[in-house]
Amino acid sequence: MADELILISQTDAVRTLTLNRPQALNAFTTEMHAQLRDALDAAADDAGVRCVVVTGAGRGFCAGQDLSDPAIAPEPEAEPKDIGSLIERVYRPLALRIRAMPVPVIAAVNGVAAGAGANFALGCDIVIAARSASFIQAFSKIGLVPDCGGTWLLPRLVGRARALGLAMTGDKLSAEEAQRIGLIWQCVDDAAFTDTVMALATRLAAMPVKALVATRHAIDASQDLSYGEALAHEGNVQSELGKQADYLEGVSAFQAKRAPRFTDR
Ligand code: T3D
Repeated sequence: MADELILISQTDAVRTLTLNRPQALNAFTTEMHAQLRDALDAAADDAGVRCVVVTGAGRGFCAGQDLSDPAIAPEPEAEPKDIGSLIERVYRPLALRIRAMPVPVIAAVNGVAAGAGANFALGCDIVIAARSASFIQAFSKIGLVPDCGGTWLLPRLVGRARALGLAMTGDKLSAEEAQRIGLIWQCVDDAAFTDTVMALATRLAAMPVKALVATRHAIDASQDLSYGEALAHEGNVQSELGKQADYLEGVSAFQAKRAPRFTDR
């Protein structure tokens, strides 16, 4: 049986996917990409999943591309390898897969997140990091630019000045500082990390997830729209959501002063 490079577990409606190459800080290999893609597809297709958590096994979250992979590692005397094709084959689809998930996705950053590992986390809907975790735009140190969405995400999350500072220096950013500058949602003490992640995931899973996902899409779409266009877009999305069972349930529950039970996905 192939190594389990992605561990999959489920608690109620929360599906947890754990990157599982702790000996290499969960750096991505081609096989790990394939297993992650299958696990994300399976979660997307399963009506019983209403929130996905991605995290890492061991002391790291993900150290980005596995630099010892013979498919991409440069060799002094050989023709340069086209690592752009690797980006096109695995990192772009991964980033787009996360953005297209039909449920909220939480990155639970348990340890260092470097290179594409950092940007994989930042592309998720909500990033929670343990206080001992850190974020490193490691690309500049090996002569590359931020990928896996980094060039798009960083300036939007923290502004051009900080994006360039982080990307050019490749300096390690603590989880605490990442929260302070708005790169991530929350930094929590290591002892409270797992419980905090599960509490949030459980809470999101009980919410109208169709509306949460529409919120992700509307906020992302607004980046390319004028204010007037964004207002119009909001109206169109509300039209759609207003026809869903969750809206009826939300308003009915409010009026009846009872807890709602959302079912759309
Ligand atoms: O082809 C392409 O590159 C295109 C794709 C680009 C996407 C990218 O992600 S580019 C960026 C790739 N990632 C990096 O450059 C990060 C490399 N890793 C590090 O800089 C450090 O490991 C960390 C700062 C993340 C953590 O440092 P530290 O001191 O806590 O741990 P360590 O001792 O460096 O690493 C522990 C082990 O993991 C070690 O193995 P060993 O010596 O115990 O057998 C180390 O080699 C291994 N490891 C860490 N990162 C990677 C890795 N092995 C392969 N690839 C890695 N990226």
